[in-house]
Amino acid sequence: MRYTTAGESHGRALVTIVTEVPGGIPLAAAAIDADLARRQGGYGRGGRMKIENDRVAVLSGLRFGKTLGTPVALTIGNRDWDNWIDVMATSGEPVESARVTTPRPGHADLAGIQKIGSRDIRDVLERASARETAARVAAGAVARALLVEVGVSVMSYVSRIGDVVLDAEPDPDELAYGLVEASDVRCPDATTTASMRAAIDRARAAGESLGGIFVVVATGLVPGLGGYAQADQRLGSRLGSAVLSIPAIKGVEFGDGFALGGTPGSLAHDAIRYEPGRGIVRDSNHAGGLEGGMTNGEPLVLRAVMKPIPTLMSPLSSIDIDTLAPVDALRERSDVCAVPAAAVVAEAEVALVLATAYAEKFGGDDLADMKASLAQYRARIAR
Ligand code: EPS
Repeated sequence: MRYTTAGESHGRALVTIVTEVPGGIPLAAAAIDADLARRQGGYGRGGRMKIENDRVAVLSGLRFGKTLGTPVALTIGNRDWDNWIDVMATSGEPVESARVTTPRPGHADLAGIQKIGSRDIRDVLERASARETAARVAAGAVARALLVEVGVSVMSYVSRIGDVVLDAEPDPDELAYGLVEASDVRCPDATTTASMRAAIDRARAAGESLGGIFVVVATGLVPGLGGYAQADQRLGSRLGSAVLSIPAIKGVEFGDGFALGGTPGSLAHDAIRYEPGRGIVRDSNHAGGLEGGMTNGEPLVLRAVMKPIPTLMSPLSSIDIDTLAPVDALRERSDVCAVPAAAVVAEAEVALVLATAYAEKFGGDDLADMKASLAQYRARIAR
C-alpha cells in the first residue's frame, strides 16, 4: 500500500490517494473518522482544532462497504479555509500584508524559502504544517481495516511529555488501551496523566512548547514479515523511515533500542523455547518484535521522540528576510504540545508499513486469497 497526499494547511481540503489496496476489505468512512478524531484530540492542542471537525469523504475505491482493489481517494475539508480564502486564493494577486518574513527556528521556514526561492514563508509553511498528517491518518485507517482482518492491532501511548515520564512501561500484551483512550495525553496512568497536563499548562503560561516520547505497539503479527535478504526489505528500516517522515520526529528505536548499546549480549537477546500448546515462545522482548529485518511473532514495540513544536509565543530570535534585521520569530496560533496527536499519526504510518508487508507475503489483490494464504502459512509454522 502506498499513499500520497496533497493540500495546504489553510487551503480548501486535504487529499490522499492510497494505491495497492487489496479488494474485499470491509471499510467504513466512520472508522476513518474515528481515527481522525483521535488525531484531533489531545491536551495541549491549539485553537485550530476547535475550528476543525475532521471528516472524510470517500471518493473512490469503495463499493457497498468493501474495497474494490482500486485506488482509494479520500478528502478532508479544511473548515478554516473560509477564513483564508483571500490569502490562499489559487488565482489573483498575493495579499502583501499577509506575507510572512520572519522564519521560526526549528521549522521548515528558512531552509524552505532558500530551497524554492520564495520571499513569502507561507509558500513553505502551508505544506510543512503538521495539518497534512490528517491525510496520513486517513490513509492509515485503510491499512488498519486490512490489519483488523488478519488479527493485527496497532495502538499507541505516550510515555513522556517534557520532564514528566511514565515510570513503569506497560507490558504490550497487557496494556489497558481503554485507559489510554480515556487519557487526553494518551497515557495509561492517571497520576502521570495529571502531571503531563500540568506540565502542558506551565508551558502554555510560559509561552513555551513541549515535546515528548510515544510508543507504538502492534500485536497479532505473524513472524517473517519483511525480509533479511535485501536492504529495502528490512522492516526496521521501513518502519523507521515511515515514522521519521512525520514532522518533528527526531529519533526512533525498537524494543530496548539505544539501551542495547550498553547491555551484554546475554541480556540483550530473547531466549527461544518451545511450550506444548503455545508453540515457540520468548519470555522477554528486548528486540521489540524484530529480528533480522523481520517480525519474530512478538509484539512490535516502536518508540519515537518528538521535538517541541517550533512556534513559540515567547519566540526565539530570528531575522526579517527582507531587511536581515534581528526580530522575534513568527508567532502564530499553534499547539503547545502535539505528542498525543503524533502518536496517532505514527500508528497510521506503522499500519501502512505492516499492511504492505502482509500484502507482499500473502498476496495483495484480494483479502480472501490473502487470508487463505495466511492460514496455510500459520499451519506450516505451527508444525
Ligand atoms: C495542525 C494544524 C495547524 C497547527 C498544527 C497542526 O493549524 P494552524 O496552523 O491553523 O494553527 O495547529 O501545526 C503545527 C504545529 C505546525 O508546526 O505546523 C493539525 O491539524 O494537526
